Amino acid sequence: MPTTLVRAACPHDCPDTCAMLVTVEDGRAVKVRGDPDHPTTHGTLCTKVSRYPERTYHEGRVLHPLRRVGPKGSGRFEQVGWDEALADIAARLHAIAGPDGANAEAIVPYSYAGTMGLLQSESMAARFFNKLGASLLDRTICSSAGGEALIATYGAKIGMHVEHYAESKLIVIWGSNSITSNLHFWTYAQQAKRAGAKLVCIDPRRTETAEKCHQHIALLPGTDGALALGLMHELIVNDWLDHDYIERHTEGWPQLRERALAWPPERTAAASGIEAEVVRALARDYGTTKPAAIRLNYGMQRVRGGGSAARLIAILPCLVGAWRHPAGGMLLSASGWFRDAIDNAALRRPDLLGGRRPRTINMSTIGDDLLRESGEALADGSRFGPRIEALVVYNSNPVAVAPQSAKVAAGFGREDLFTVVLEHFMTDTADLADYVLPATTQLEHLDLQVSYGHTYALINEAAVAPLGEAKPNTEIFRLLAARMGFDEPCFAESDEDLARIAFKPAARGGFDFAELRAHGWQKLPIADAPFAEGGFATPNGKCRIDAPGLGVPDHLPNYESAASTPGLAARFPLAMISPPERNFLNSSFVNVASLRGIDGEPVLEIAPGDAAARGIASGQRVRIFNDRGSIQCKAVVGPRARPGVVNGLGVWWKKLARDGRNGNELTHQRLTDIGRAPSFYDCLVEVEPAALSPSR
Ligand SMILES: Nc1nc2c(c(=O)[nH]1)N[C@H]1C(S)=C(S)[C@@H](COP(=O)(O)OP(=O)(O)OC[C@H]3O[C@@H](n4cnc5c(=O)[nH]c(N)nc54)[C@H](O)[C@@H]3O)O[C@H]1N2
Ligand SMILES: Nc1nc2c(c(=O)[nH]1)N[C@H]1C(S)=C(S)[C@@H](COP(=O)(O)OP(=O)(O)OC[C@H]3O[C@@H](n4cnc5c(=O)[nH]c(N)nc54)[C@H](O)[C@@H]3O)O[C@H]1N2
Ligand SMILES: [Mo]
Repeated sequence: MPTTLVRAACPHDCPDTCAMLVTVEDGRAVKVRGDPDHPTTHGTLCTKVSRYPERTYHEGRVLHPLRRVGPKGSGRFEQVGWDEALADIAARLHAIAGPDGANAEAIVPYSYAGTMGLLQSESMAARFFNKLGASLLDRTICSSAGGEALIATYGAKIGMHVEHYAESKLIVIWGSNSITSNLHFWTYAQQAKRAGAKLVCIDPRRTETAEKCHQHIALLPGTDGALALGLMHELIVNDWLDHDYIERHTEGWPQLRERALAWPPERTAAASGIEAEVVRALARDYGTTKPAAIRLNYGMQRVRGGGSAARLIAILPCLVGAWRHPAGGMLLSASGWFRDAIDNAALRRPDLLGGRRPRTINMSTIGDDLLRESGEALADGSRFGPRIEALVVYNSNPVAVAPQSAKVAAGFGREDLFTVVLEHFMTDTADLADYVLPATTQLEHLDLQVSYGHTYALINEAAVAPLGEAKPNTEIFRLLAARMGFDEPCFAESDEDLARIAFKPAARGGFDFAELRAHGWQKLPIADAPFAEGGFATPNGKCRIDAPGLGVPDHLPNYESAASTPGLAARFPLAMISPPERNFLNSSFVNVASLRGIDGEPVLEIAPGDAAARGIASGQRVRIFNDRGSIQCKAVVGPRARPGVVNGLGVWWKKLARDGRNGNELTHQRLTDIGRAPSFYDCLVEVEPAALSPSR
């Protein structure tokens, strides 16, 4: 039996972007494992991705084009041939766009990071929508508040090398459940811990990670900005500042210094629901331990003031001069290090717009936008443009992941909406499609990956032939372009062609494709301590405390909290967060039975006091509700939830939950202060014992 080992890379939306080795026997992938030679993967994969063959060969895979036959949402589809599907889809899109394409904005692409591969995300797809003149999509659903905060502060999404955390003496893990979402960073944190470093975790939830740190600071959701200001207060009054670094490498400190002096630890304590002494002690640790490193993650920016809080935290390493050391500083995202390496203009061809400037739809308000009429007046005084008549969804499951799900589902349920979904599985979104087109998984296509948690580019070779009639996203858009009559030569480029142009040449900051293919990965040449002497990506190289157009950052209380909306909090006194579940990747893998756990159903963690006050016992079914909706879950009473906060874990497939709903039934569509992102963790609810659970 011929056995081969193929070099691959994990495509998922996770900072770790692991190098994988796929064992292929007789044309079938039988095993994936972490590449022992890749420095940050060091031979380990997470539980879910080590089950990737199980996902690829899953009995639920969509392997043929499907066309809806029943009413929307009835789940009735018939198998059709590719030719018929493509011809019909092209005809429908043509009809909606109109003879001269004047109404093309009524067509909206909807995609996110089901795969982060450069080819299978936005290459041929972007070309297709640019040529069509479709609406643009603002891809804000995850990281844009923190991302734009980094750009405002450092000039780009850049930070420490993950490897150097092994030498840090203090690691502050802030809004990150590393063991769940950033496992390979945790390996370095453990090395540091064994070498004597102190680990502090700042998270409302007592996570697996928080448990293993020396200290856990369980603040209220959305109060990180208040904590950062309180820390600054202490750094100032105890003079733990690096005046030389501040003087030479930052701008705007005097204004922020004034603001921070109004935040004595007692004020932070009151805002954040923690002890003043905790603020003082953390400031002492941070101000006096060198090198000190912060691992920030996106969990803390899914609230109204998430962008401002990320700015405040990103300023801290400048105040104490932590950047002077390779093992000091901060990492939220490393993706900006690749900004000069990737040739997005070649991949996505914005020139195909030919001077047209289509409107932009924010993916985070798709619920509202699908329900809008043509020309509807918007809150900012502008008008909506044409009603959305067609959606083409790929690499995303919006009916499960987008906020205020009842509206999203109502929008997708519109009988007059023409929806095409490229998918591996019949997700909650695919269920509401007119056409479902079978897409290949990472084992079946070529791709290139970069990372937002390390600085290696990786290649993913196709390990096996596509299953059934599945095709790569690139190929689906290539074929659709041909049907639409798009005859530019770029629509004929193969995946191999795309892979060769995706990176600029090594001499211009990119990678040599032949080298990448030969070695499997290539590292960007970045200094060990990249900002030891300033040199941020801002025009003058300084860290911008006072950022153009934004001013100096401040703490912004949540949209919904006891402090900002006492009336609402009287009716819905508990803050709900819905962070990632360890065995899922957003809504991916929820359908892999072995990863759904023993209970196989969504849980809500609630603190003992909050549970007792409501007559709730562990294991009991509860109803969680607010004015937007309600869901049922199994209660888990215990120390993972802090008083006043409940944790609903993971983004479940709605149809796999007993009541056919998930936590996004409760979230709202209000956007963050910067970055136009959703505020998923800024959400008040009440919980009560459920009446007899309606099983479906
Ligand atoms: N296993 C697994 N891994 C994942 C994902 C997954 O779903 N499952 N998701 C991936 C994705 S899409 C992303 S964007 C990344 C990063 O995604 P992140 O959302 O950063 O993921 P985590 O680090 O798991 O969780 C963040 C932590 O922030 C905490 N938190 C919530 N609100 C606040 C707050 O207001 N302040 C503070 N300080 N903490 C808060 C939560 O309790 C949680 O423990 O992870 C990726 N990795
Ligand atoms: N309440 C709440 N909601 C959240 C979050 C939260 O913490 N709480 N997290 C938010 C975050 S951080 C994010 S990033 C978003 C994630 O939202 P999404 O990016 O929509 O992520 P997934 O739910 O993983 O869905 C990705 C889909 O892409 C499909 N896919 C994977 N690879 C391919 C491919 O090669 N081709 C095609 N055609 N399809 C493919 C998968 O099968 C899967 O169904 O969710 C957000 N929603
Ligand atoms: Mo995300």
